[in-house]
Amino acid sequence: MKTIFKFRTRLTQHRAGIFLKPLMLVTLLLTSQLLTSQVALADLPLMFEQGSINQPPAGSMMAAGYLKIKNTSDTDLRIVSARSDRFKMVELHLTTMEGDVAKMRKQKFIEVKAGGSLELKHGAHHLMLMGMKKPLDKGESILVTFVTDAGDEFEAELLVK
Ligand SMILES: [Cu+2]
Repeated sequence: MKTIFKFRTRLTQHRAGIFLKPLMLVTLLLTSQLLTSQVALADLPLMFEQGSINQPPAGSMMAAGYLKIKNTSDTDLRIVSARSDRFKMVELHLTTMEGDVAKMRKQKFIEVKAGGSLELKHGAHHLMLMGMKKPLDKGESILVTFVTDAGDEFEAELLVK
């Protein structure tokens, strides 16, 4: 069976001095096993799928990151920041059209509605990864940590394309 894509989600919680760091490794297959994986992950409020980064052209230190974020909880969740060891800075951006001109702006947060999903994609919300510390290789996975307004952290894996 061919693996189409992989992702890893990590939830870090700080609760009353207890430091929990459960790590879940999930391989999604483009088959009926998809359903099984989702059931297994039902406890995690945020799930990530199809994470990707376009390899920046030579000389560029900046890249856009895309992925689908699912909120399986019954409350709206806000992601207020993101970071990656491979970049000096990661910003949450939104591209909008102003007349014929596409403009992107830094967002203070991105919200994923309870039970809903948000797709970060070209021409919409996306991650702006800036200050690349070393070149990205095609096929390499880059870890990005998302932080919610509650201070919870989630790790997503973005594949370099
Ligand atoms: Cu941008």
